[in-house]
Amino acid sequence: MDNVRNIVILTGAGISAESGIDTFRSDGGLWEQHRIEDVATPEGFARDPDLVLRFYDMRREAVLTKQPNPAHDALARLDREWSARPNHNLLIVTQNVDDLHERAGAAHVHHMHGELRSALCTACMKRSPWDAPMSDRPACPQCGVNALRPDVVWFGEMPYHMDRIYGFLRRADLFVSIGTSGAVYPAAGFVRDARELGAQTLELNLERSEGSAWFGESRLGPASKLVPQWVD
Ligand code: BJW
Repeated sequence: MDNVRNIVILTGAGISAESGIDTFRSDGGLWEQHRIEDVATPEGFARDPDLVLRFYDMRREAVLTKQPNPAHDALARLDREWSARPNHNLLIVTQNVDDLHERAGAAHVHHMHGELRSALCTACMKRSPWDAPMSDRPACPQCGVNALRPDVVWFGEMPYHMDRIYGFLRRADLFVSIGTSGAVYPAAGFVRDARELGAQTLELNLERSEGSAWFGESRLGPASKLVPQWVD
């Protein structure tokens, strides 16, 4: 990777698919089993919190039994090696709420859509690490009020720390997108931003994403093969 110092890598559900975690928009994916409006909007949560809490309890429980795959491992390797070089920076911006990047050993991970293993208290607005079910309405460990919600970003809510992401995108020499359909903004717009700012752009995905035409290069196939090939 000549002339590259700063890398931003965007990951989506496709990178965790081979670990056995459901994607959203594939055949049989989460959005075929559940209505987005019911489980992934603040309005859905206000209407039927039990349904939403059960949906996230189910996914949290499932993720705890899954392991990182060779794509997570390769990115963790790249993160360690790249970030150890002087004046070289790498940020993995993940839309995923699982923790497989961290469990593979990556240190520079930004969860723009939140994390399953975290609870957000709607009373005191503090976050707490969370591995237990939430559907039995436990108290917030910090303020004691029974007002926890999953610490995830639903439609209509602002993804986390966009200023940090755009700060990295502005300096990026290379933008790589892995395993995302490009259907959800603002993440879907990063390729266009990065490209207009002069970065090289590469897509690694099972099939062409919605924003595929914006990428300088697209490599199609499973992440567990493409990512180690690209990294090594
Ligand atoms: C493989 C593979 C393998 C499979 N190997 N690949 C009109 C225009 C623009 C924006 C909007 C608009 N109308 C509404 C909006 C805004 C809205 C939006 O984007 N809506 C769209 C539907 C149009 N966005 C929002 O509301 C966001 N907030 C926002 O915009 O705030 C305002 C703002 C303005 C300006 C700047 C900044 C902010 C919030 C979006 C929140 C999304 N939340 C979810 C749920 C999170 C919690 C949870 O996990 O439950 O996030 S929805 C869901 O989609 C989840 C994902 O992170 C996200 C993206 O999905 P992803 O990861 O791409 O998965 P899939 O399933 O779609 O794709 C998987 C891909 O992998 C596929 O391509 C497969 O082929 C591939 N694959 N196996 C490699 N083995």
